[in-house]
Amino acid sequence: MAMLTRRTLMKGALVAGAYAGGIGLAGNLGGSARAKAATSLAARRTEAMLTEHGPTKGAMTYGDGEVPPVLRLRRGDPFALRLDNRLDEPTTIHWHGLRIDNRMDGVPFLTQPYVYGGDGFDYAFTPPDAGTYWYHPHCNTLTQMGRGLAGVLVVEDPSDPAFDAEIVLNLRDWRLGGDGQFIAQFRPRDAARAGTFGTVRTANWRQSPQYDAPAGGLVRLRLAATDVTRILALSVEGAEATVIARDGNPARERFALDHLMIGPGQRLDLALRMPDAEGTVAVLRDLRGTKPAALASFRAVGASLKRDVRDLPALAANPLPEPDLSAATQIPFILSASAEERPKDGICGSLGYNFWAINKVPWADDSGDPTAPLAEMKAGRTYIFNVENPTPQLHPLHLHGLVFRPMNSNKQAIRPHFSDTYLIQPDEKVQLALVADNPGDWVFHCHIIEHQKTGMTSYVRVT
Ligand SMILES: [Cu+2]
Repeated sequence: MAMLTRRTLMKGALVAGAYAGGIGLAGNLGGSARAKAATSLAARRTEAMLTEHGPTKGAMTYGDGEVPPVLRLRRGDPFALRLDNRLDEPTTIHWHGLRIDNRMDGVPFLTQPYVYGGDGFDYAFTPPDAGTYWYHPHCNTLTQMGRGLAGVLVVEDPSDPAFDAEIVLNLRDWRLGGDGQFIAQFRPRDAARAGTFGTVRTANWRQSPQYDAPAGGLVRLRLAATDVTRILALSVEGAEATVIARDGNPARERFALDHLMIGPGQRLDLALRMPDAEGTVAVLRDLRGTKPAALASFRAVGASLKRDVRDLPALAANPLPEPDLSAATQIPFILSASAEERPKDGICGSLGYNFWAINKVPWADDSGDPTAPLAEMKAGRTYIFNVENPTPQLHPLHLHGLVFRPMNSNKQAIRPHFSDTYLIQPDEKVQLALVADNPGDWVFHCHIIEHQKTGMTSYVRVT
């Protein structure tokens, strides 16, 4: 079990290029990630130190380091970055959760041509919202994400409250055999069920890493669930953990973390109040399934700062459009299994099966002739997605380019918040209310990548 100690961010040290929990930013993007001139970010093959068996060959990463860098942007500041594709296959970057121009959304065929090996693509946008987001490919996604291409993106707001430390955790699994090398990324019978699970679990590409943080201090813990399959039920043992933001956006009412489920694509910002006694360790655990896992731990160092989470000011609100429920148009989205014949091979990573569909239409977003949009919406108007999940699986449904407010579920109490990804349970019916304020073709898909790539993908059009 790898034990790491990373430099943590001390109060007031939230400056360009400074971060905790990521590796590599300083090398190629440190301090310049916010610069207006385009920096470049390579997508490339690498070897990864994931197990005690030595390097895992055939991994993929972004940037010059081992782990994809934590990109730090600032709300309202223009950001530009050139994707430099050094893979031997096409790729793109999707900026998960960011409400940006459709041409920057990174979906091949729909929003941009794909970027062949040896080519590049210039992404440029101004993030309108602060919070915790992430970036990943939307091409051959199961392989490319499964092998490492997923990084955390933080949009800072100058008025964010100061914490005593900040730790970013990129939570994901790997499909490795006993020798620490990649095995088949999926099994078809699992793709038709909950998805094929990884065998090695990591935070920032390390098994159960440990971080130091000031005793009695308040730590901003930014979690991103970047795995292709696994749904987590999170708790912290040994410290008080308060949910302050979900999927990038501040929680309207803070609450204690207790078995909170998040699916692939979702993020969670926690205020972690470290134990007072030096040397005491708090543990972030996933309690889902038969084998609870310690994802990461946090060791108190120094004399207690004696902070109180109740003194923590609120996060600045993002400028999100409030749905006008009195004038909303309702749109049904019904998830289902599909028995349609196998899809045409796409060059963006077809898995060769149709197992899933939305409104009975299976689409894998990897062929050059997309289906028609499942809904057309008028810019500025409010819509309610009436989503039904009669399947026996959970599905983290992600909508690109827009945010919605979940409400009126028949299965779970919903705390008011805005989100881009909703984890729908079996037999759940939920309403997702949104203002269609961003023109373009926006993909709406399950973020269990095997479900996405075997049909549970669609898109909506805003004009
Ligand atoms: Cu799914």
